[in-house]
Amino acid sequence: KTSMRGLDTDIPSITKSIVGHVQTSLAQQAHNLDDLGAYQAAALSVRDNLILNWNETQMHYTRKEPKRAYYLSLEFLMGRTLDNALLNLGLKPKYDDSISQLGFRLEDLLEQERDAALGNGGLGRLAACYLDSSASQELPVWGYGLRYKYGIFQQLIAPDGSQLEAPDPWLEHDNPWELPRLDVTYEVRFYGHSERLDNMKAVWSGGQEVLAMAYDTMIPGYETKSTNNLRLWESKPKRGFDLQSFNAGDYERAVESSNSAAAITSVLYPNDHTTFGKELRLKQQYFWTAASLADIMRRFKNLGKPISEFPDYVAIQLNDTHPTLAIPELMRIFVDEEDVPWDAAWQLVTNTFFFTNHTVLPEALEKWPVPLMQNLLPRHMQIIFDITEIVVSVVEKKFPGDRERLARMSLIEEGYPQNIRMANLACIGTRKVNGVAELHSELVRLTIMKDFVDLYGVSKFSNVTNGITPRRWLDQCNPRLSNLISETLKLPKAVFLKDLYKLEGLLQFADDPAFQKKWAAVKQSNKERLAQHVQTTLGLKINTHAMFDVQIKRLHEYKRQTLNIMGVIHRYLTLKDMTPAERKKVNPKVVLFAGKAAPGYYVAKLTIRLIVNVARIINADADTKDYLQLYFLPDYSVSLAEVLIPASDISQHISTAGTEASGTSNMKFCLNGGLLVGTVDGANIEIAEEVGEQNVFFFGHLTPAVEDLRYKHMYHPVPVEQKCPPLARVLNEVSAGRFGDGGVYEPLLNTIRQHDYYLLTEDFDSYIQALKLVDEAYQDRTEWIKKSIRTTAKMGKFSSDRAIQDYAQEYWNIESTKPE
Ligand code: 26Q
Repeated sequence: KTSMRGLDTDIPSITKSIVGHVQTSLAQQAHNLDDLGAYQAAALSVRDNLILNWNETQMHYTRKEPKRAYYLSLEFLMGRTLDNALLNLGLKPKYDDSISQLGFRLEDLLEQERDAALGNGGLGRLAACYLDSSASQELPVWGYGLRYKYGIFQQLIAPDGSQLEAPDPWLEHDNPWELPRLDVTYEVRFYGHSERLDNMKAVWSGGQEVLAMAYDTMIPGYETKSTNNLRLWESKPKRGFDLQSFNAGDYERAVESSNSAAAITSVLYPNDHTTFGKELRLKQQYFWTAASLADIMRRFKNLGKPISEFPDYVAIQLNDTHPTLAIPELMRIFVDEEDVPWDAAWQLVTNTFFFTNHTVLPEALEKWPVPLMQNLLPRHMQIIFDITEIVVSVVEKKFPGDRERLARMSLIEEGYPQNIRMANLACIGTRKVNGVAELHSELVRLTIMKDFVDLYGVSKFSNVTNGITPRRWLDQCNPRLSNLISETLKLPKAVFLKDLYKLEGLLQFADDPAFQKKWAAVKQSNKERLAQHVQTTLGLKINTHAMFDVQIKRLHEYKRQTLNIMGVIHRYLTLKDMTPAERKKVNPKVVLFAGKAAPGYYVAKLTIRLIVNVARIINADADTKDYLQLYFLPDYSVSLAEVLIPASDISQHISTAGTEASGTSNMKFCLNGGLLVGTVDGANIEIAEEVGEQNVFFFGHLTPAVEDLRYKHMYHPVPVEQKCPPLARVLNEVSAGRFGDGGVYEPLLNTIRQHDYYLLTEDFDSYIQALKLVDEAYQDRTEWIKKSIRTTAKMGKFSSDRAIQDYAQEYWNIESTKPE
């Protein structure tokens, strides 16, 4: 019953612990406790277990001195923690019993927790999955990020259908999952001036200093004591920062400077792709990289090893270009503070860092104006210029006189003002560069990094296909399916949750009618769970006997939610054209959208407005509402995804070929037995390779055609009416006001009528054709269920455990290690 170092985990002890937290930590009475209080007490009780495991793991790392990896990400989209912690600790059944005995339902308590939504979308959620996999595989990996006071905004839908944004005060109720570390603080400097000394050194002084304080979040591994750390920094004014103003009686000024320090970590930027040139964003990036590197350096120095061994103990993964300032910052530390000669320092730096690219869209490549950098970080600007010299000399040596090549590869883009190309800096300052799916990595080599491939050779540029954690995205979000798989394979869940390739065992049951029936029943119950959720949160009634067709992701033109909504309108018009008898043969379908648009992204916001208003008309049409329903679910989040994904029959991943680096929700849907309709893009391709093309619905032009088509559109435009009459009809119906004031949508419609950069007119026909094939396939329900089973069975590759193994072995050179 009692373990040496652990807590007692029998039910009476758990109950005692929960009640103890109610009385002491919360200072409440057990008899008039509400769900929120009960959640908080249960969370604190679970946290006690995590803290002990965390301490033991960290002590072990300190003693054993393994090489460690650090994942630097400005975004960690964690979602809720309690359920995940209970599952990873293996304590869910016991807490369930204990909480029932206390007169509550665990399910209700889980719903009390707010999402930790410190991310925009795929990139942030990927970081969260990678932390789960690292801890589960007992790898010494820490995450470093920012503790934003406000996460991604809350999305509301206005009466006219447009998106409104409200702040996300996720820390409103105490956050039991973080531990403030009052003693772990660093000073971070901004502005001031940098004076060069000899030996490439400099002294940076003056300006302002703010304080970074650590908050630690425990990351439990699955079925292991190993518990890693996610360290998030909060900005604070330095003690005594305001003494002068206070003494002078200038309180306003004192408060102002205090506020400006706190502002750095106040809010997550809600833009994915674009919005550069904002000083506060650059401040966030430097504040975070400086604090993280200072912390990493302190830990390394505690080892007492010579500085030349830094890369033998430290690997740092840069999640996109957002942490690229870590490269000049580590140079500054080595050269200015540790007296390492410049060339030796550059060797150490380039052996420490690794860079993951997440986009090839040219407009999304990060750039910063030189004057802004010069003012905010004068020493780093010098270092960036000095690194530019390195580039110039190696390029000049290999390609003498090739001025154009040099201009393309330089860290500085000429112009007024000049800009710093962060992707170029990230490339030359790192050991390896990777893309996030095979096609994407190939495009990285062929487009944005082409010149660097010529310079360094191709081996620096490789691929790590993204993955998702099967703990959250199968067991936690779909326990019924997880149980069915376990009983069918006669394997404990832990076996396939730790080795997802074990799902292949399901193939031999795909033709078994009894199993098919159970499989279909799970999907049905998940559809009902979603319908229930939508009923209670939005008051809407969804037809659970319909096919559920889902597109949930950030709103972006390249993701083509517009293609989907135009397809829905087309379906609606087709239904209206039918006689009642003809309609009766149509399989009912529910189309679900969810996703946020960047607050300043006008066309994306207009797309939401169109979806909402089309939904109003369609859902109210007595002729068609039994055959087609359309919903836009507001405020998409990790928690909403956990309910939506298991309920989907088919999901849409329909980006213009070559634009979606990977996608990760595609993997989540397929793992949960949903089929996929999509373009030949990102990880869709590898999913099809695994599950077989007969089990996915592909459509649209391929990547190599895209460039030519765009060229044609530019120089030989053909009106939509000619190119794609069915789409033209849809556009005209919207224009004519069939879904409310048509004029409102003109700017959106014009993106299609005019340049059509994302090629809707080129792909519309084959899209409609693919949806027709989906309908036909769904008619043969047994065949459909077989496809669904076979899809889940072949998802082994997409576990984030595989991806993290790849990083650990091929990049970081770290090994599993655990206490005892
Ligand atoms: C950069 C500078 C200034 C402001 C904002 C940003 C910014 C913020 C977030 C730029 C990009 C992002 C997020 C990008 C993202 O989520 N990319 C997605 O990454 C996933 C994980 O690799 C892929 O699956 C998706 O294909 C990719 O779109």
